[in-house]
Amino acid sequence: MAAGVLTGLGGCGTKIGITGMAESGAAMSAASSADSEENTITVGFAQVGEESDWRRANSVSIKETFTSKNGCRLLFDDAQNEPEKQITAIANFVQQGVDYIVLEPIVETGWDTVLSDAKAAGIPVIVADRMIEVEDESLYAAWVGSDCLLEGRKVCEWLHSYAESEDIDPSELKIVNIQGTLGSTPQIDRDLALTEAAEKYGWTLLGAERGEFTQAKGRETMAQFLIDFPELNVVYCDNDNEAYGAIEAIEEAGRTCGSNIEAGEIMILSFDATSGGLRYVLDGTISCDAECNPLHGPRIEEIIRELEAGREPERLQYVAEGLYVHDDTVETVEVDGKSYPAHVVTEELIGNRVY
Ligand code: GZL
Repeated sequence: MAAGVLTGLGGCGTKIGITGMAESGAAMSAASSADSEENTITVGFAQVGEESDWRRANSVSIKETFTSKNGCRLLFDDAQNEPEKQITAIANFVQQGVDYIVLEPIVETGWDTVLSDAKAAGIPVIVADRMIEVEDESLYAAWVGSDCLLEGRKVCEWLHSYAESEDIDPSELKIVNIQGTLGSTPQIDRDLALTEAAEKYGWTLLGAERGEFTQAKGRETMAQFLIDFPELNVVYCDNDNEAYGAIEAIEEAGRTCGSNIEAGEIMILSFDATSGGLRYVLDGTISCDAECNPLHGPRIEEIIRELEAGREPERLQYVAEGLYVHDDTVETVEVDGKSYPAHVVTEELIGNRVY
């Protein structure tokens, strides 16, 4: 068999040209133009929407990976944060007979029927970013994404250590939670970390309300929290865009964001560590930001490469991520016996970020 030319899986019988080069994001090189159509792999990608900076960076990664130059035809569907639209998108991909379906699910449930149709059509499904709950685990070949529970535990351990260092009694921490899309893996897992830690350390959880991972909803929810709970002093935002909205609302109310709770500042904790979020960490507006890496394009391509080669990809592939902080009060956090560094944000660090 010519090096790198493999017969596609999934009953489509499509040959694709894979260079076999190992670098991530490596080209699925198109064969000569004469047979490029034959050597093209069609990927149906069901995206969540455009709710956040993270999502936009994630979509760029996908579109930069699955290009015609790389021997790929990408059918990209944006469900605008509506699960029903994602289900319809997948049903359409099945009807079109794509070679692979990649799903970044808005919420964890509701996928059994449509993914069973994909299985019956012999189309492999790859899940990325968030997780799905299905009866039949064979409905997807592999999953790649973040450990959002670990992300949450890192942030909560940082808060616990910070409070200890500053002699802040745990009962003085009055926390509100601006939640991401309800029923999504990051909302479920990041918020589980918070409720676990609050229970363990004796923090006061004043309330949890939707922020939908957007700046607008984050701002609206924060404004209401400030009315309902004037005593609040910590805001746990499920992503950076919610944090941007919360910061706006806090400053509009004449309050100040920062780590100095004792002086009446309101501490902001966040997730994603986008360059925008890290800029707020640099100036101390956000105290701690856990990275959630969106650059899944090359990772998904690698899974397809494995499947095309007839190999079984690792089923659950977690992405390594960092923790970013404004100052070095807390240098490391420990979760489940493992130690993670807290990186103090600098201009240079931000300059080296890809998203
Ligand atoms: C997390 C991802 C979340 C991000 C948000 O894996 O699904 O969705 O944290 C995004 O910014 O909207």
